[in-house]
Amino acid sequence: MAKTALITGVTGQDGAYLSELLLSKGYTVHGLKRRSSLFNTDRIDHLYEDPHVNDPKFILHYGDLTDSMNLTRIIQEVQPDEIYNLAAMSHVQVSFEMPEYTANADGIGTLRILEAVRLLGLTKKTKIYQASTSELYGLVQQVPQSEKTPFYPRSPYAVAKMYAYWITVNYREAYGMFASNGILFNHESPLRGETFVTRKITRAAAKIVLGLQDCLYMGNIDSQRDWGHAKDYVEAMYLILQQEVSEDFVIATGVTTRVREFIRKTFAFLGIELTFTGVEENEVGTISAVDTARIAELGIANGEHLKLGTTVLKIDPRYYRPTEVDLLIGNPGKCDEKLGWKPKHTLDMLIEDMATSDLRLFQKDQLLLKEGFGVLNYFE
Ligand code: NAP
Ligand code: F7E
Repeated sequence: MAKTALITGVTGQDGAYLSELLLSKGYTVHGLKRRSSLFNTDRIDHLYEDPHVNDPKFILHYGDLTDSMNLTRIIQEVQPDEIYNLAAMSHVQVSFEMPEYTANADGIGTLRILEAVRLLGLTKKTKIYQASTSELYGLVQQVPQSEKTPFYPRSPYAVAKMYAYWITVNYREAYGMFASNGILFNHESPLRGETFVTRKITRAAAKIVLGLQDCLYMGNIDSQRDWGHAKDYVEAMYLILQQEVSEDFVIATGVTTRVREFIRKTFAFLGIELTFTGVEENEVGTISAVDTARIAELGIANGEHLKLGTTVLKIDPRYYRPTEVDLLIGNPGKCDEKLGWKPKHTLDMLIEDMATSDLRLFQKDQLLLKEGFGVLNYFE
């Protein structure tokens, strides 16, 4: 029997990759999408099906995690075998500016879904995946972090997700529901939101190499993250819900890298060697070598603006966070042993995928410029 899944946050990075994965496995996929004044479905437009066709496999519903009646009605209509609760205000720095909304959507939103499933009498039918996060470890109490490491959240986002984590565990224990947390470490892709650090770097590096931007302004480039590819991570989400027993899993690569190193590798992939000098707010990154053969190989016609000694990276303390998470590195022992899950992408493969995609994106802008059209404004 083909299964039915409901994905909240279907328009996000993970929602798009997970929809593709489940559709490829024969699922009917229902997605919860927020109403917005502009189209916000870019990441899933290729999956769109005209609702007038017979037996559509990909169906969108307007909804919001802050509206329990809406969530209950949709869950009643869809009668899902699996719910993947991916919707969230997911930006850590923004959560300091919107703490109450973040608590409502990311914390209480999870309760609304669990309670809807319970009240609708679906506790034996519907399995629930909760998008938990390595941000729960915050000021880390153990290195590397595993399912047994105590939490110490460091942002309104992480505190809201901590409520969501424990309410998921509580509903599992209290009502015998299949409700599991995937504690996912950072995962990225060409579909990553533009203001998360990896995408900000790959976009800026591509624009700098193409001569469309002069300088990249960063916050704390000393922090360390365990970065994987979102395509691999949605497979782990699926596997978590295919288990006999509901339990929580860390999903990570087990490798950690500083933000500075991610920057260096991205520019190197594009043929630019960066040298970092100075400390804290005064640190800068300057061009110390240019690989002209590489630049040509990437189809970059004119690299003359890439002069040795040019500063292309500066620190802007505006991007510092009130409380930082300095070091994340996950222990993937349990997901390897019980799910048989291992990442297929290395960090270098991730950077190649993201930087190539952004280079192609902005090469289109360069063509427009040449033809006399203004370059679109991209809001960072
Ligand atoms: P994302 O790209 O920011 O996507 C978030 C999704 O949630 C978007 O579809 C967004 O809709 C939707 N959303 C936000 N607020 C909502 C609300 N009030 N009601 C309904 N939908 C709402 O995030 P992601 O990277 O795909 O991450 C997916 C989930 O995993 C999130 O819960 C995130 O916190 C968690 N997580 C992510 C990572 C990571 O490294 N990516 C790691 C651990 C956990 P719009 O498109 O309309 O904005
Ligand atoms: O920051 C530092 C920043 O915003 C990573 C979310 O998906 O993963 C994500 O949260 C690091 C931090 O991700 C800039 O201070 C420096 O130390 O890409 P990020 P995050 O905060 O780790 C977790 C697992 C989630 O669950 C979240 O939903 O990079 N950093 N300079 C910067 N970060 C940003 N965004 N912008 C900068 O200019």
